[in-house]
Amino acid sequence: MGYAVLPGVLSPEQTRRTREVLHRLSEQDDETYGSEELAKLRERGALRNLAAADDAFHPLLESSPALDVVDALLGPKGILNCYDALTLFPGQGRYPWDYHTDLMDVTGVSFPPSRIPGVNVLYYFDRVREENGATWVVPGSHHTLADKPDPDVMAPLSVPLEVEPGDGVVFDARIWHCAGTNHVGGARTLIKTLFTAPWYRPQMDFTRAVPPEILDRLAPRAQRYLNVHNVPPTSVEELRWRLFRGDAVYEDDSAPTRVGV
Ligand SMILES: O=C(O)CCC(=O)C(=O)O
Repeated sequence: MGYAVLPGVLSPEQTRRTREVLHRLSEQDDETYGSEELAKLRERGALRNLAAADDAFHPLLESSPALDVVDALLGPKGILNCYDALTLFPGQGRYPWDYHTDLMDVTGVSFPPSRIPGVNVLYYFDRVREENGATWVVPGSHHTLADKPDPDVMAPLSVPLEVEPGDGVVFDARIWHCAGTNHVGGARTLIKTLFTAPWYRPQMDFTRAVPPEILDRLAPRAQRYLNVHNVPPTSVEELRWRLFRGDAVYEDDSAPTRVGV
């Protein structure tokens, strides 16, 4: 199948609070950048780098039960690729032209079954049905090596993920999927946390895109997802230390940091 629904992975209180913050930030984004300008860039309702945006988003990198699934699939060195919120406003949608995988750079590449390059976790804040823009997934398609499948072939093979507020969905990031179209009155918002193996380039350099005062107070697990152990060495001393110690940097906090070795 390549995907699973995680019912009630967020508590009702966490769902309510997170949704409130998302709506506030979305309004602020419209005010700051202008909703029409954002729409032109196809960025309206897309909030990026949520780890830096509000503390309400930290539990999804620190303690969400979905993280155990991520770590079980990716191992102890998985990193975050993106942490975004995506909204479909009424009348908006990408179905069926936008079938994609979340790892397009390795689409068509064969991996041994034991090596999963990425895992996506989506969190939903609305009751989602086909009519208001369910995410469509093609079960089993993470195994295909097709790199440009025809959306008209994908669409009839796919199923809509119908979920409740607070539910999550976890899927192999190679699965072909597509946002639906929102035909009803209210916006539909989800959070996307995409995790990958440490060799896949993240969407942003989180070690610089998240301010140090936030990075410092996050749990070690969140710091690891934000890539703090995975930045290439910036001095010969650090390189030598790492060559000598191998991956001990993951296990030993006394490792020299990127700056000021
Ligand atoms: O908005 C959706 O339903 C799907 C989101 C999506 O395409 C993605 O997470 O890559």
